[in-house]
Amino acid sequence: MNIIAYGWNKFFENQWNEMNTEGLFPGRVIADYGQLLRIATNSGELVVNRPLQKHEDKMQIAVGDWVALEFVNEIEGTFIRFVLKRNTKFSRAASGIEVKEQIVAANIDTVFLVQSLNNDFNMKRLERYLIAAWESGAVPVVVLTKADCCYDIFDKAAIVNNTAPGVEVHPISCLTGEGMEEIRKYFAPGKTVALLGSSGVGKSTLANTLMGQELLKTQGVREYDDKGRHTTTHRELLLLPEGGLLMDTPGMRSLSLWEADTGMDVLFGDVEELTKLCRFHDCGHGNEPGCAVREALEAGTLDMKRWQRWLKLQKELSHLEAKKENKLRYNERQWGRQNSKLIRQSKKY
Ligand SMILES: Nc1nc2c(ncn2[C@@H]2O[C@H](COP(=O)(O)OP(=O)(O)OP(=O)(O)O)[C@@H](O)[C@H]2O)c(=O)[nH]1
Ligand SMILES: [Mg+2]
Ligand SMILES: [Zn+2]
Repeated sequence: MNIIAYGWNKFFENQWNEMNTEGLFPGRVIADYGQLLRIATNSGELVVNRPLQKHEDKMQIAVGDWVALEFVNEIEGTFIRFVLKRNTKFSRAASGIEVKEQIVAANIDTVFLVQSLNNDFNMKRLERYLIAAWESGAVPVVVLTKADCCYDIFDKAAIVNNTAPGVEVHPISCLTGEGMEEIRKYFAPGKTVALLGSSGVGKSTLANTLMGQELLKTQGVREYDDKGRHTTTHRELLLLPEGGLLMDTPGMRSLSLWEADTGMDVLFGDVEELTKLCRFHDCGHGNEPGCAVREALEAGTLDMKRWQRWLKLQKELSHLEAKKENKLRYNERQWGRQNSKLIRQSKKY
C-alpha cells in the first residue's frame, strides 16, 4: 500500500517536514465507526481509537483527514497524535442545541451533490448544498440520479443550471448506465470525490457501480414519498480500481449551514449588490422610496422566489452569527473567570 494512492501530496508532505514528526508516521482516515477509526498507512490499514476529546473541537477528526500516528507498543497499539491542516473541508452546523461545527468530509477535491430525479427533487435543498460546497473549497458538481425514472430530465437539469451557474450538472442512471462515462472523468489517482445528499438518492449505488462490485449496502426508498431509509450509517473512503478516491456518506436529514460567506457570494452575489443600490442603506425593501430590490422585482429582473429564498437564508445566517457570538462571549467569560481564579489563588501564596 502506498499513501500517494490515498492522496498524499506536497501540501501534506510540506507540513509533515515542517513539524516535529520524529517517531510518527502519516495515515489517512478512511472510515469512521464512532469510537473507532480506520486508517490507511504505508504499511496497510489500521483501526485505532478516536483520541479523547479533552478540549472541545481541538482535534475534530473526519473521514478524509490526514493524521500523524505513533505506534506505542503491541499492547497499547497506535495513537493519533495530531491532525494535519486540511486542504478543504465540507462542514455543517452540528445538530443539537450547542453551536458547533461538524466536519462532514475533509480534504476533498470534488463534491458530488447528489439528488434524485424522482419525487424527492428539491431545488431549495440543492441550493443549500451548493452554498456549503462553495464554502468548502472543493469544486461542486451536481449529480442527478435515477434518470431512468424521470420524463423531464432536461427541464430539471435546466432548473439546476439556472440556480447554479458555472456548475456542471450530470443526469445519470446506475440502472441503464446513462451519464456514467461523464462521471468517471472526475476521478484521477490521488484525487478525492465525496458523495453528499439526502438518504435514498443512490449514493451507495453509485459508489458500488464505480467500484464494480456490491461493496456497500443499499436499500429501496419509501414508496409513498421516495424518501430513503438511512441505509448507510458511517462515512467511508474507497479506493477505486482505476485509481482515485470516493467517499460515501450517510444521507443527511438536513443541512444546517455553518459558514456561508463565499457560498452566498457565489450564489447570491448579484442580489447582495442590488441591496446596496437602495437609496437608504437600512432599506427594508418594502415601500421605501428608491428601493432597488422592489424596482428589480417589478421589472422582473429579480425572481420573487429567489429573493424570498435569499431573505430566508439571510435570516438563518444572522441567527447563526448571533449564536456564534454568544458562544464566543460565553467562552471569554469562562476564560476570564478561570484566569481571575488563578490570579486569586496565586496571590494566596
Ligand atoms: N431506478 C433507479 N434506482 C436507483 C438508481 N440508483 C439507486 N437506485 C435505488 O435507490 C435506492 C436507494 O439507493 P441507495 O444507494 O441505498 O441510496 P443512498 O443515497 O446510499 O441512501 P442512504 O445510504 O440512506 O443515504 C435503492 O433501491 C437503489 O436501487 C438508479 O439510477 N435508478
Ligand atoms: Mg448509502
Ligand atoms: Zn431596498
